Amino acid sequence: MKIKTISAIIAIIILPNIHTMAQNTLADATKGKFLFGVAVNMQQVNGVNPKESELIAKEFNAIVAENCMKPQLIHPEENRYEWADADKVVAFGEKNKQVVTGHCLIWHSQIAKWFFVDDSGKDVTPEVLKERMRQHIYTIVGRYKGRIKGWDVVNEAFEDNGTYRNSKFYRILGKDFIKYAFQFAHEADPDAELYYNDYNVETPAKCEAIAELVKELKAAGVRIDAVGSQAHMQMDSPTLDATETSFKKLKAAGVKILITEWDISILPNPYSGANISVNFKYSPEMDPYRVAVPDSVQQKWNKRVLDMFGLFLKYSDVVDRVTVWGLNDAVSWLNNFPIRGRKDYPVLFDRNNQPKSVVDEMIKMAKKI
Ligand code: 9MR
Repeated sequence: MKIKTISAIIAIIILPNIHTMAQNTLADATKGKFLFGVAVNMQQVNGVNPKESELIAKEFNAIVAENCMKPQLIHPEENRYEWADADKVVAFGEKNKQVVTGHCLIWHSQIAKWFFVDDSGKDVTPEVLKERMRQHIYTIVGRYKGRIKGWDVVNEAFEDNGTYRNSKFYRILGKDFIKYAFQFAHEADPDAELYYNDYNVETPAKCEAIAELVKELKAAGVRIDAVGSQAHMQMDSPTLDATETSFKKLKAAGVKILITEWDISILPNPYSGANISVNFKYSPEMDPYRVAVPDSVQQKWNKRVLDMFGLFLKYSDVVDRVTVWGLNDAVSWLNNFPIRGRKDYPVLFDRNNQPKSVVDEMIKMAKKI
């Protein structure tokens, strides 16, 4: 047989398979169920490691900026906004035909001090703070009007016991700061979806408080589309049951659910939550997988991923998006939280940007349902 004929035959056999392989992504497998997204950092958006940028474009149909849209970075001084990075993230998502989420407008953490004080350093009045919130939200949401599908309007306003976090926003404006934030965001872009986002949403008292907030906002005629459950998980917590109970509760409150910052730490942990001011001292016992993860531990992690992913699929009538907090293990914030300098393995791609074996199982699972 001529070489040309042989290559033609090879092409006929191989090309369709390459095509199928290209379709075989989590984003494809979950289409029609929920969006499958990832948090991106600026190196990835700037193409510093092209492999990572390509992977993000290929595997995910939604993105969120891991950091650059936070109040402190985007609005460091009253009359100064820093748009360069946020603009690039939005353009990157558009180029890749991805849904872009804005994270986050009002957060007690990662916000510059000027927001709460006057020239003499004293706390501002409720009126001034409310007006600053309005300016902040109008300016940011207004800039990306029509280009961002939805905003994490308020982030982490509750403690795990369900009480309001004693933040500056709360101290100066009371719980109404949340209502104002949603109202301003809606005025700035009436078509944008609006979310309340928090960690440990599976904790019953916290979930109850969030469901109550949703009901209050709805009763007051304020738009809220979804609750974002950050879903920073560990090997044993939250349980599948607690997670399902939280889904039921939020569904009953009449909102969609977003899994906004999913990761599962494989390391022993002295703390469960995502309060970034918490940190513990390093010790080798708390960092047991520097060389490799033993197979039994990896299997346990895989099962945990599949159990949770199965639950997301089961609730895909209300779960609108699942976003992983970081592309690969190397860039995950968990290598430095709540203990600095550890080696964690919490997300779906490894340090060589290879999908973990569980990804294939997730794809199969999503396609079956
Ligand atoms: O992953 C983010 C990390 O790079 C930042 O240093 C940190 C502080 O801004 O925030 C991390 O992302 C947090 C997210 O914005 C809100 N929920 C908890 C996340 C993990 O701390």
